[in-house]
Amino acid sequence: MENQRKTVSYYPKVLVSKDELTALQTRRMKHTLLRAYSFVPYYKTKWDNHGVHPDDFTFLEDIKKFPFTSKEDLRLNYPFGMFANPMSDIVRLHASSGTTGKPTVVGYTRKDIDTWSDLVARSLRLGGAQKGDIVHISYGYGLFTGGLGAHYGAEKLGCTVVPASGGFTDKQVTLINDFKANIIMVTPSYMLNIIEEMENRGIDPKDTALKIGIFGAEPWSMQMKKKIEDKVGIAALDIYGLSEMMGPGVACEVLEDRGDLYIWEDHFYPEIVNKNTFEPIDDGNEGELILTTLTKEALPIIRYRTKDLSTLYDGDLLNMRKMKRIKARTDDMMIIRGVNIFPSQIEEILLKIKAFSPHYQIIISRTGNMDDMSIDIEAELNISQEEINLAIKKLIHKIKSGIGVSIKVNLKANGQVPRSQGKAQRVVDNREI
Ligand code: DLL
Repeated sequence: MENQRKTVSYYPKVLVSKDELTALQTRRMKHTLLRAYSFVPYYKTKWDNHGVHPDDFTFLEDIKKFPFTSKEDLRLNYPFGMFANPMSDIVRLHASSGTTGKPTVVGYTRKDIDTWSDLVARSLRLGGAQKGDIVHISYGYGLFTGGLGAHYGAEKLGCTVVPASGGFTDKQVTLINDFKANIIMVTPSYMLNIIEEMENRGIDPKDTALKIGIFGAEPWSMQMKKKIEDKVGIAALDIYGLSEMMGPGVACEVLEDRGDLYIWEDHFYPEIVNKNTFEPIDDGNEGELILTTLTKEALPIIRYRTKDLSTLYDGDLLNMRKMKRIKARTDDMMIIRGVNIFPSQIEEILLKIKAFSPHYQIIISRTGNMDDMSIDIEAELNISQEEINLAIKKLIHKIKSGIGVSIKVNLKANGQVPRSQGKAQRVVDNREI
């Protein structure tokens, strides 16, 4: 415990007592509600119609009186309608394209960028990085928040940043090797690509200088984490965030207290609600994560429905709460012949079988009235045909007995399953709508 305290003392702000934290959150929440009501017409109209006012907020529980905000609200107010500052105060815009409709646009004041950088620096420091480390960033730069968010945080910590962005995997490998980066920040699925490129070039990833990877932006199973750790010989830590709140750095896995992520509760207030009824759920139970910004200037967001499934609970190291690794997004759920399935459940089973490579894709199709699921997979190198046949049988059996659905397995030649360039597309749905 003494040791752990030594590490977090680099960030005294995370060592606040529970009472101090509650007082800080209450003060910040009140301020955020007042600003949203005064400067964002959308909130004023919505809350007036709902019969609530910032004056109705005294204690943190009072936040439950306020209605939720969703991605749709941001889209309806496209592009800048939800900003609480005049455009002359906005120094940065990011946007996420999503799969349908208009992109959601987010804006930052100078102070917002500073807060964001601080929180990514905090996430990195508590993840084991420090001044002097060389941080290779393969999150995409551009409208996506991953690249620039990670970049500003790593610089703030005093690290040497390699702004590689996504793509050009062969060049990435050369840079990681030659510059001797010891930290990498990238989506887990693109990390698999980098590992594969190293292996193809006869470089053992374990021989690089990498010691820590800070992975996020998409769900990844514990088996994927283990696979990356085993192949590269690093600590693979989880970082969570979303553009509507800020970007990466809303929550992060801490090296001294591995497993799950601490939420930076001094800047974001988390709640969990039932994913169907939206009723609040007590800590310790799974549901949809709801977040409220406590310090954002340009884009205060009240009770945002993240659609991410998680559970909140008290951690051992800090007084801020932990959230379980995101299991899935609520809208990622597939219903196949009446069985509810999340892609992460398939990944967990698939990657436990050593014969398979971690590159896979789930294909959903419809024959008549029946939905079918198949999985495109590749074998690891140097696996005999006999072992592969056994592994396929095992996979079909484990998914049938564990999840309750029959699947087909398509064994693809090496390199045939599409590789991720950022966030992986794990499911291809070929059903007609
Ligand atoms: O993905 C921000 C980010 C960049 C986080 C780099 C971490 C690292 P968006 O593009 O707005 O922002 O997507 C946000 O991605 O609601 C989750 O569904 C998913 N997501 C983000 N981090 C994780 C994670 C960035 N660690 C959406 N585990 C979120 C699982 C994650 N899902």
